[in-house]
Amino acid sequence: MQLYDYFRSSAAFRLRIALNLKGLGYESIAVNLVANEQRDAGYLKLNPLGLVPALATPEGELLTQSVAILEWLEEEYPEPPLLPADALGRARVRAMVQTIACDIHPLNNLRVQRYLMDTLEVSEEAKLAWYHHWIALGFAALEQQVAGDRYCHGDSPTLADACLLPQMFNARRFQQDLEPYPRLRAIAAHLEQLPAFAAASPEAVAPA
Ligand SMILES: N[C@@H](CCC(=O)N[C@@H](CS)C(=O)NCC(=O)O)C(=O)O
Repeated sequence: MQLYDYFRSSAAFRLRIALNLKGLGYESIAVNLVANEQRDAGYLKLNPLGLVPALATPEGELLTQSVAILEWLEEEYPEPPLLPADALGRARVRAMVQTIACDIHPLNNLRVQRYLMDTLEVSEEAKLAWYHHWIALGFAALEQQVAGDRYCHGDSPTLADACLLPQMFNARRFQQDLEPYPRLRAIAAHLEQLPAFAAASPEAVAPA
């Protein structure tokens, strides 16, 4: 498989975690977001969204949208399972995934930050306040949604954990106050120690 990837992309980080957890090898193809390579004509042909990640399957199909890809990986490569066996558990895990992937991340994406700064000409301070605001709202809900202090749900990693750690990375990168979220901090501290998560981190995959 080929992953169209950027080391600091938290949506790509989700996929790196899931691929590692499932023991699937992949080739990482860097799309430099700072250099705006996601808007290059060649990449737009592959992924008209102009966003990272995208995944080329072994059959050469091109998949987009990280959560759709997570679900595809789960269906195609069910071991180890990253969704609970019971329908209620799956609904809870998917709710946490969506809290992050729908209600936090898109509001703080690079293109949103660029629009705020370059088009609306808000100050760096106002942009940071915006960024923190949406994470704080989402994390306050997640702090209630998580069901443990090692994993978001149950006794093994799920898709929710694959989304939480990258979002924590973003929060830390932009100096978010994480004091109000002791359960999220405990889960993240545990996940960071797991080889599949550690090997997927931006620090581990950053270009030399
Ligand atoms: N809903 C998309 C979001 C992907 C996304 O926003 N990716 C970011 C990096 S984490 C990106 O490519 N940003 C480039 C930009 O905003 O121009 C997904 O989950 O795959």
